[in-house]
Amino acid sequence: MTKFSRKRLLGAVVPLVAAGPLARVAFAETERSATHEGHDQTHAPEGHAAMIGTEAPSIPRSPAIDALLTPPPALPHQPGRVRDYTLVARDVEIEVAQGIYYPAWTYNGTAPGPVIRATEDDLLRVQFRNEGEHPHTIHFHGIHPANMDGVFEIIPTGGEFTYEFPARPWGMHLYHCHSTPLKKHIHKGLYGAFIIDPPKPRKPAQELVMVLNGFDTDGDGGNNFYAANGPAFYYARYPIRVSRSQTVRIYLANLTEFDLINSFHLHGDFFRYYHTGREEVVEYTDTIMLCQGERGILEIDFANTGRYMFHAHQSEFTELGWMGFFDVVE
Ligand SMILES: [Cu+2]
Repeated sequence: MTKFSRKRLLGAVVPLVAAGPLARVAFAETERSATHEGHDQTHAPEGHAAMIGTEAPSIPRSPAIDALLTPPPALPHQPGRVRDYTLVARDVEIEVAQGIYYPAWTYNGTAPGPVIRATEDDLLRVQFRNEGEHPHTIHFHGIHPANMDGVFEIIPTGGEFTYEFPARPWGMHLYHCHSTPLKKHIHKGLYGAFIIDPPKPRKPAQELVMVLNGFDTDGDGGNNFYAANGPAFYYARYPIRVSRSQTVRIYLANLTEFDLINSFHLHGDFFRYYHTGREEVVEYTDTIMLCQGERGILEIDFANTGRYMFHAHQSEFTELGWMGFFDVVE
């Protein structure tokens, strides 16, 4: 593909997007705002209106993507219990926005990979098999022996390795490949959320996972699309239904490459933000920012029902796919 800047690419993809006219409007709107060719106040709200539900230029509903939103359930504290996971590195072409395909390197076929969850003091056992064409590893954040760190034991194509260590400390973490060049192995799609539950269970909540990511579809070292959990605009096309009467808990991690900072902004309400999923630093706000590898837990008690947007407060990321909606019901 010809090398485009990310702004140019948006113009280029419009004819390629196998989408309805409103989706094309959405992409065209993005390009116009990105080029600063005047700000049409009267047109902007229509642009947003076109980004909800079936009009949002996302991919067809995907059970594999839907599964990433809901973590496995937390289990009670039971030191020594074994938690088994299998991760297989595979090279897969994935649809990252409507009609836009990306040659990803994945764990288990999606970027991000599956949510790994354990309770503190579980024995985490992750069997890794590399069916991709490049050497990979899994590097977990947390406390573990040096030989389980996923840096020195590089697993070649066809190779296998079992990572095994006690899960600690409790909090919100992440995992990713640590082969070199590191930036490439991460931005190609080898990353995911890693939750360690505290010995004393968290309060009941509707639990969600969001891994923030981006895709450099033209290979110029900048992201062309941004998202939570993979496809651009997915939660704009398929809003997330939550209950006003129950706390919504979001396990959030930033795995975006190239851009140093990403963020999460909620409309219409505030949330408690627990840095790294711990309790030492807690904020009450509607916007938090995350450096690469930064993560935390949000708890929202919606005061009202209705449709509320969430998105990066970097407007460009929003317009390139990192946006969605909560439908808050009684
Ligand atoms: Cu890798």
